[in-house]
Amino acid sequence: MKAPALTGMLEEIRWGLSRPQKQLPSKYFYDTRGSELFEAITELPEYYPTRTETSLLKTPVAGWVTEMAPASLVELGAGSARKTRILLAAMGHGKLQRTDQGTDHHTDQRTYAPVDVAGDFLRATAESLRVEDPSLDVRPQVRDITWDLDFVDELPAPVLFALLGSTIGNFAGEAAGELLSNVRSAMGENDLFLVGADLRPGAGKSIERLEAAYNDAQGVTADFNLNMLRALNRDAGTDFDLTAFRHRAFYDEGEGRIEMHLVAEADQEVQVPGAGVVKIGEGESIRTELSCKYDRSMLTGLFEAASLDVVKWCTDEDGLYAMALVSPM
Ligand code: AVJ
Repeated sequence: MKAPALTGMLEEIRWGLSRPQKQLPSKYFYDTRGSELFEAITELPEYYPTRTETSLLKTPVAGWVTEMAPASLVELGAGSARKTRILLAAMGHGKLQRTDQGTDHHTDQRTYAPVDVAGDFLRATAESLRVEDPSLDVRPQVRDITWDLDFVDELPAPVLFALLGSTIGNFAGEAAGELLSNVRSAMGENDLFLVGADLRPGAGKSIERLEAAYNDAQGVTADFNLNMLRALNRDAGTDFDLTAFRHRAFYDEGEGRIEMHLVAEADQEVQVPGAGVVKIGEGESIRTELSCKYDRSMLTGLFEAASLDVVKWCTDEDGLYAMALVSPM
């Protein structure tokens, strides 16, 4: 984390730890080590979202993208950009086809603007993409995706926005609508927005399977969860005892969301710069993540409220995961 952000970070921590249900923002998972742990999560046998989304991206989403032939891709919360390569390849093909047909596309120049809060990780990803494809114009943007997306004005149009990996699930309550509206206001008339979302349990998806994705046998998710305390100790100057908390994750059926917590195994006293000592009782927990799950009508409603129309929709055959392509109304 950069120095100017420290005040904001401490304010968020103080506020979160003063709530009746203590909480910390999920974005603090993603320091370099946390980003690496998340990559490891995506490869776990229990964690189906990444695998399912990758398969949907290959078919049918790549076809949608080829049809659209975007000049730029803005990926919100890019991480390692592994799945991005599928989209970039589909963009390239679109361009060539159009040129062959004699339309006024004279270039297959593509621009890729990954946006992420994890700066070092983002820059490393950008660098490896540049090496892989020197013709790709890579413009990494280190920022919070809920803030300004003004840089989009500078990008060649049409622009494809992408919010993959069910990142939208981390935006609970009104925050999801605010995020979608924020993207909507950065969109031009001919731009499109691709959103991947993890679905609620249903006929082909049990609650057990959903919960197992957040309670893997190898304990990688537990390490990922605990790593947030390590990141805060280093970047915010707190002194959480990492050995005194254990990972807990469960599905709340009423709310339709996974909650992740760190449960104190004994009474804890934590120093929070500017807020003195914060007490956490034995058995008390800090909530570190909400991962909201959706169904089609909920998502359609969220999009409509942000003046976005669903133009394409698909799910895998078990109904684990969905992808929606939306356009400005
Ligand atoms: C990146 C927010 C979509 O909620 O599934 C994975 C993060 N947390 N395992 C998710 C996560 C625990 C992930 N998102």
